[in-house]
Amino acid sequence: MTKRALVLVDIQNDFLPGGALAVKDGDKILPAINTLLGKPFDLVVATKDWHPHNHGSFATVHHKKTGDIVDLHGLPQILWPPHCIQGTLGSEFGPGWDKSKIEMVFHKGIDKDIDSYSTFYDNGHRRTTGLDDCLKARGIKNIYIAGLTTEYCIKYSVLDAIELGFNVFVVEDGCRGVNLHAGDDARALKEMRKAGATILQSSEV
Ligand code: VGL
Ligand code: ZN
Repeated sequence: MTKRALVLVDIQNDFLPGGALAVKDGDKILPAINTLLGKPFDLVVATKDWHPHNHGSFATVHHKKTGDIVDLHGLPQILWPPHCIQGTLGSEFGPGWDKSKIEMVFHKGIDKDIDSYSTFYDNGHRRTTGLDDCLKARGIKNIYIAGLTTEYCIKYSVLDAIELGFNVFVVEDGCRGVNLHAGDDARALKEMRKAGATILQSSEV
């Protein structure tokens, strides 16, 4: 049987309702997440957005507004409210889902000078998080991915995973977008499908 992993992305308090970078209906993914966690996987991993307090993606650091774009050491960077600061309550996994099957947690966005939407590499593809090696060492070929947010961490993780040679399944009801611009989430799903990802529902996994 083809080995499969479940990758749960950034289900953290700051991305959930009431959080610093709350995703509308972010908590509506939780039934799908729990459905997925009730299915058999060879490996379950999770990621955390894990920023230092002065991270270069924070609008406050640049005295600018959320959604503004700056040049961060040579890369265009969308600015966000401070979120997922290492060790704060906002950076913890949110309530309402079962963490007991998570074998490993990968942290990203730890370097203040570069952001990391993908769970595989930073945005400049300079440094790996170690997830690729971990999945390959375990013989994983198929990746099922869900979490927050559709058009940033999910999308860039999916595009990297396809490039790294995995078969990628995006669990649509387990994802939500921030939609800085209306329709960003739908466009991201289209882009992922075009790149070769399969979009499906948690009930179909
Ligand atoms: C994310 C914006 C900023 C994400 C992380 O997890 O999609 N989005 N940092
Ligand atoms: Zn972030």
